[in-house]
Amino acid sequence: MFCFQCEQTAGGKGCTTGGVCGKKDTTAGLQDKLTGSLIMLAKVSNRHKPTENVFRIIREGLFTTVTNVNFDDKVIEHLIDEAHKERITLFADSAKCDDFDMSTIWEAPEDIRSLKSLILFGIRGISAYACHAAVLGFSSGEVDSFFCKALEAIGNTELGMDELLPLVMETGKANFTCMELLDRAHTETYGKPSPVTVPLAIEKGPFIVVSGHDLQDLKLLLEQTKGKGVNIYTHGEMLPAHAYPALKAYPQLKGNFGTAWQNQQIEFDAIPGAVLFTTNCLMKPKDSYGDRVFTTAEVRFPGLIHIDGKKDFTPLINRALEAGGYREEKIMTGINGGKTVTTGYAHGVILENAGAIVEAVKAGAIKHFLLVGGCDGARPGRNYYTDLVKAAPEDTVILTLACGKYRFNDLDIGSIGPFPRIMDMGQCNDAYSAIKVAIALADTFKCSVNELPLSLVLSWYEQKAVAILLTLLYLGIKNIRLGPSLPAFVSPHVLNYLVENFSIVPTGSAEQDLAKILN
Ligand code: SF4
Ligand code: SF3
Repeated sequence: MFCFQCEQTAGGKGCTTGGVCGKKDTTAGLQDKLTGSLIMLAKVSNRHKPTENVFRIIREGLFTTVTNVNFDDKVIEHLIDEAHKERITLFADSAKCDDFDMSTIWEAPEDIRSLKSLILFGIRGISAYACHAAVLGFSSGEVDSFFCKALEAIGNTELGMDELLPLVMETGKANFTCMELLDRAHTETYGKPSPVTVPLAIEKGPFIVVSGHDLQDLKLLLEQTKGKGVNIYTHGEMLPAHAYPALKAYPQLKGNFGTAWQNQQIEFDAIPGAVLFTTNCLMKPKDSYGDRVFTTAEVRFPGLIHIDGKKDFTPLINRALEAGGYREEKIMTGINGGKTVTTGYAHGVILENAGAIVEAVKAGAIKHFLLVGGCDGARPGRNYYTDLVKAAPEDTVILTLACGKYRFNDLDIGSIGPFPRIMDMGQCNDAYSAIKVAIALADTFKCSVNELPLSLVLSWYEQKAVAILLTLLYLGIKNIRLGPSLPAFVSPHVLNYLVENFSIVPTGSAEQDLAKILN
């Protein structure tokens, strides 16, 4: 096997004998086969009118290969079958063609491998957002067609740097379109998010913890737990659900449990409740709690109960009832000892208050905005983000999003006027909110986003972060600090290009970086 798509890849180079994430070499091989079959399906569909089913298979196939999503070989084999059948339905003669062999890419010259990886991992990230939008009835022909275009290009051995570089930027553009689509899907379905304080304590009685990004799965579960005496807690990237009117209306949606994904094996170990994973990041469940973890949609792990189709969550609800919950309220805290966290500072709220923010900047009360966001992860070095937020002076505002925020979102670092100094804009896909706010502020101050007193300090782990990074580059945003380490799939030559054109820098020490940023 060869896989180097995530930040924890073995030795910072690539996993070759089983994944650090727990992915077996057979699974990695099948994921490559699946990608090869999607490349051929895309190639055929670019020449014969693609059906909605082609787009669905491509979206789901790509999402399946995202880190910490699917560890189940049988399911991947089934997807490969589906891709073959659909290809032959589109064009019967293609039955004679073999799927694309992904080792062609892993063994290609390093710059080609690097650019194709950026495109492939980027579309894998985008596909997750496209799947979440699709379950709410929102899709984009532009995004779906881009998947086909990008997949064909990945399989084209004739393309060089000159053809691939523009496609890397186009991947960023497609992700921007897709994040906008998902933002619209969420807001039109569940209402406009508004700021909310979320408790971390667990009330007495049976409960279910819902992890991942898919708000629709949470909504279905809230509907099915009405009057059942089972409370619901968000986990990881599900926290921003509390900010949506149509979700927070359910009285059994009580609070948030735990921190970011990499702590799940410790946090789920002894809880008397059940857990539902709606997307990444799922880790191999320990025996002590494996019988209490359920999956849905693209997430799979052999041995775990998977709920799909009509999404009847009865087995999950019954398991929670059986587990019984705590007898008394259980006081929980975040990493820094805080008892609550806040969320819901999406673009709608911030832009409604743009006037007050602009005044605060003009009066010197706010001197700098730091966007500290992205994925959390297991490898050391991520305390950087906590240290940076703690050391940021009192006239800075911290905007944040995605699961990396659990490093500091329970800190009380005060407010500036009506604004708390830490504002959680939502999930990773809500990077769209951050971009909208940055563009609006630049408009108001009649300058470019790069001239704003705004610095981006990002953390990456999986492929959605790759897609978001490409969006920021596509928008011409410079001086991004990226950590905790640079992606293994960025070759020295490609890195040079990013440094020269976008002044992208790796994170260093929190203290020194902060000094440079504030200068
Ligand atoms: Fe390794 Fe990450 Fe690939 Fe898993 S997803 S096999 S940890 S590079
Ligand atoms: Fe976290 Fe997996 Fe990326 Fe949506 S849950 S951000 S790592």
